[in-house]
Amino acid sequence: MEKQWWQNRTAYQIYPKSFLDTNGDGIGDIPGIIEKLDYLKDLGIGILWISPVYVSPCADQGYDIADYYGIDPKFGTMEDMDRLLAEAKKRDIAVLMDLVVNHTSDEHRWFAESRSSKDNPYRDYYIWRDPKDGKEPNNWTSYFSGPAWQYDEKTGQYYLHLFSKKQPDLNWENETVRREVYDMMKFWLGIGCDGFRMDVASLYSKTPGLPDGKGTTGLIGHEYYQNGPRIHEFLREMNREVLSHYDIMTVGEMSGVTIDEAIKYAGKKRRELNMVFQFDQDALDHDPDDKWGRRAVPLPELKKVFSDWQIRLEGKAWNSLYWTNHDQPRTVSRWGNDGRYRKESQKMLYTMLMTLQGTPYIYQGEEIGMTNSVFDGIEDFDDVEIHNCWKERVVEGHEDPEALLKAMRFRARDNARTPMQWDDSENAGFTTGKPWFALSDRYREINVKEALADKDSIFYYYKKLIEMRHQEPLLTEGSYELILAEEEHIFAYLRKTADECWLVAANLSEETIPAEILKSYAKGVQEVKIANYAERKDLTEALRPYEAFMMKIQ
Ligand code: TEU
Ligand code: CA
Repeated sequence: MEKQWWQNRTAYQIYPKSFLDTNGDGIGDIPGIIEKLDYLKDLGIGILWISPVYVSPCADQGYDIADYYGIDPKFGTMEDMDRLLAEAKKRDIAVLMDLVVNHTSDEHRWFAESRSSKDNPYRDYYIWRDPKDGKEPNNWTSYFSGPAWQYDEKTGQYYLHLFSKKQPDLNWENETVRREVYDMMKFWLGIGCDGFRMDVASLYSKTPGLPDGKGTTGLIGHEYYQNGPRIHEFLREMNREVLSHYDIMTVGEMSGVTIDEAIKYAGKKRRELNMVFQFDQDALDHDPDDKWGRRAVPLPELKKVFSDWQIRLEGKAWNSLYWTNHDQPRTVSRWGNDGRYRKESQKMLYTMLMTLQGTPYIYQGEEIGMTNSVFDGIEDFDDVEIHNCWKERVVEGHEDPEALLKAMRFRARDNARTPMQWDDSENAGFTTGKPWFALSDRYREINVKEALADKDSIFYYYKKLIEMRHQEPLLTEGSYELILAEEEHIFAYLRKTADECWLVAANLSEETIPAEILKSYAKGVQEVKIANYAERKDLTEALRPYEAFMMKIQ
């Protein structure tokens, strides 16, 4: 595969509202991002993905856009955006905008027109249907609880919303809508952005006729819009009309994507997107019958997911690698140990992630090992997903509130959305005002200032991993081979080129595991490339709790 500029870079996701506030209104802003570009450059970041900063009522934190061409005043101005793009360019950092075009806000001008009358020219920009037997047109449910349909008095029809009722779905069958989207993309590329992270890009195409979904619980109807009938046609059209004319990158967030589908979306010769975000590893710790429920994950299952994606995309498409984002709990609280072994396990998890083939994405705060937060009662959460579900299951459904709260505390997207912890001063240096959302009470212990002052910090460890990805072609090009597939504590694999072989081993447990099990794969150890315990020199000593290392072997 011809080398692409985005293959050995490391990406960093910024959730602007919680990154850094520079004007004391308690809300992170674009000038705050500019202020920290040197910090990100120092870490080695080559790509920034900025979660939405467009004009938005923020019913779903900016993923409900009311004007694609404007910056919301709470985040700054278009001049700030221009300055961000220019300053990032100076530092050779590419900037990806978040492209949210499965739906708009209900406060978008198009929707105001659309709902105003049945014969308005914008009517067909959205998906309107007559009631069926006085009820919703079909049985589809929303990602955020309840029916995926909202009745609109004015014209006596329902509109489709796969997310909140303030996020009506655009009608991608309508060519004019697609044209509007492509024009808007050209605008952003024209002012210098380097690509897009595409929100729920697998959901644009709905099966005509919108048939009733098969299930009776959970997300009903998804088989009729995840990877829908015209999705590849739409993405190829987008590529032909827009993407192919620029040297940019795209990563599609693909709810419900399989490996086979990913090879279509991101296949080398397919002319669609460059890579996708898949959800297989996230799905593992979910209780299959309850999206909030948690199940313990046997390590062989996790290894299989990563390995299948590594092996099956090899030579065909490119992986994106991530542990978390603004929709997931914090990595160390979920897959590691956020108490006694916080630093060790955070380093271990990223040793593993960043030595796989693909482009790694670090979510803000992961480089200092931020943890899940404490949410006592329902009122401490912000997320529309939480509050809708609470209303449905506790207020109306009379479910046990304590049980649901317990599950939500772990799983809530809000865990990732607490303000960034810069130092140990009041509000962690995030704002001089009143923060829009409560900070984690651990910020005096876990913050950037502390990390920069400690040469053994997670920050410097990541910096080294990122540097290695720049210097060692083996990490981007080498093949991948899983070893010890059934072992229950250690995730180990080989990365190989024609003349070198490297061994990566990560202990995902608190147990001490004899290194003997690795010895048959290595005649000798030539060089330890990186290790989260300084003592590691060869394969003699047992693997300590959450130990990870990468070594060149014979
Ligand atoms: O997420 C879509 C998505 O499929 C999920 O990660 C979703 O948030 C999760 O299943 C809910 O439990 C994207 C954005 O990343 C998310 O923040 C938005 O809320 C959503 O689309 C709608 O735009
Ligand atoms: Ca601000």
